[in-house]
Amino acid sequence: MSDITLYSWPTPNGIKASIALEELGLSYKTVPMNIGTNIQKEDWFLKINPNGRIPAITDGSQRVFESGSILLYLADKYDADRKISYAPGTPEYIEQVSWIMFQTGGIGPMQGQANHFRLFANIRSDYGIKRYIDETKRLFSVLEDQLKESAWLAGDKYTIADIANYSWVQMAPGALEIDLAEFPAVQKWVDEIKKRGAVQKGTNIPDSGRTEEARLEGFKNARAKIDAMKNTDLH
Ligand SMILES: N[C@@H](CCC(=O)N[C@@H](CS)C(=O)NCC(=O)O)C(=O)O
Repeated sequence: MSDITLYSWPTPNGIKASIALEELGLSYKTVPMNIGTNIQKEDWFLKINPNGRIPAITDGSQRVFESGSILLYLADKYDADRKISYAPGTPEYIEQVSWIMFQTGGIGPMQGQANHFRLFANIRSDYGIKRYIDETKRLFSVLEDQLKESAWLAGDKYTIADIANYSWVQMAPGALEIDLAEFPAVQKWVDEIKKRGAVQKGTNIPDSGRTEEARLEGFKNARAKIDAMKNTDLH
């Protein structure tokens, strides 16, 4: 029996938690955390996630913060049937953890910086844009090499390792104009994951009130705003 509350917003880190909760068919309450309002920095929430970011969950008196930890916690506690994870102690478990760490330590921070410079900064830095988009693409090429050999990142089934990486990769075409045709095995894997009911549902939890079209339009406008600025890199 679970007593889970999810504190989240439909961002690439947020949807990792909601997709996993949906895949496991768990019941949970959701507290919408519109990060645009900075609610994630309020004192009450810092007691749940001292890092002041989403997602976080509580399960009874247990708090869990950091999206990678949430995936591992949910798998450990609620995936006895190993629907989306491998059992601790197996070689596949270690592989699964490695790909989760690859995402939380690599794709997340690098693609996050690419998003910052390409969409949200109040200066235009062509250096920052190129550096982080190039690094994001390099990391995608690491996924490509793995997915050319195997349909899923860890072992022979869809797991929380795929959920972690998918949640970021799926955003790259719309936000950064990264063409996944450059990474055909990644594209095929994204298309396959996107078909899953739990992924479609989890991607929109909580409901931000914005349609996919509005989100894409928002990215386009944000890029245009940066493009209209003068490059501020030092020479
Ligand atoms: N390492 C953290 C990163 C969490 C994170 O950066 N979340 C973003 C949304 S994707 C956030 O809360 N941003 C708001 C802020 O930085 O205040 C994780 O994997 O959970």
